[in-house]
Amino acid sequence: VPVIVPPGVAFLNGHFTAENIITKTTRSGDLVGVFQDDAAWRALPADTPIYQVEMLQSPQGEGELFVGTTHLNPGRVGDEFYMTRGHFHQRREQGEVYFGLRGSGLLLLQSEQGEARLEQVSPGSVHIIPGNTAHRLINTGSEVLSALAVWPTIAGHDYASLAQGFKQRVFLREGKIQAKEVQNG
Ligand code: PAN
Ligand code: ZN
Repeated sequence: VPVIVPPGVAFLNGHFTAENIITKTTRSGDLVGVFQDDAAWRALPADTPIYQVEMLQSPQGEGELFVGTTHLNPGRVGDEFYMTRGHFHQRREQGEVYFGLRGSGLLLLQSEQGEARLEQVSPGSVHIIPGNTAHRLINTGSEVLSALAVWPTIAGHDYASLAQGFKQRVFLREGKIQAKEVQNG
């Protein structure tokens, strides 16, 4: 049988070595209502890139998996670290695995009941996101945070259920990384 050379992921920068990569950039202007400091968010040019997701092409359907890497830039809106929008899966019971590749940050996880927890993301960290759990990456470092993700193609994304925001926000205050519980977003 022929031996196939599969796509690779470069451990140094998290980029895929494959053809037909699909990439999507999320810019500041796309993240309406995501950051706490609205004035600071408005002051940022709307085309400021915040994160980029690159995805391998894979078959889709029941039982199939997407593979994608998120590259989250370092930075802050006011004193709040850059983060992804975050979501539940539309198919709530579907889980996901994140794998840290470069940089340092946090994975914010939150149950349907609003219980939040944070996991440290670093090169080589493995994160099992169970079903029924919303998830968001936060870059608390000074370099790009890259994490590879694998999730069922049937999972889908539900952003609307988190319109009120997550229960935790992460800030740089007095030179320290501080997670704070928040009431409403
Ligand atoms: C990831 C996320 C990616 C971007 O691939 O989609 O990090 O975050 P948002 O989708 O919240 O903007 C994933 O969790 N897929 O299911
Ligand atoms: Zn997901």
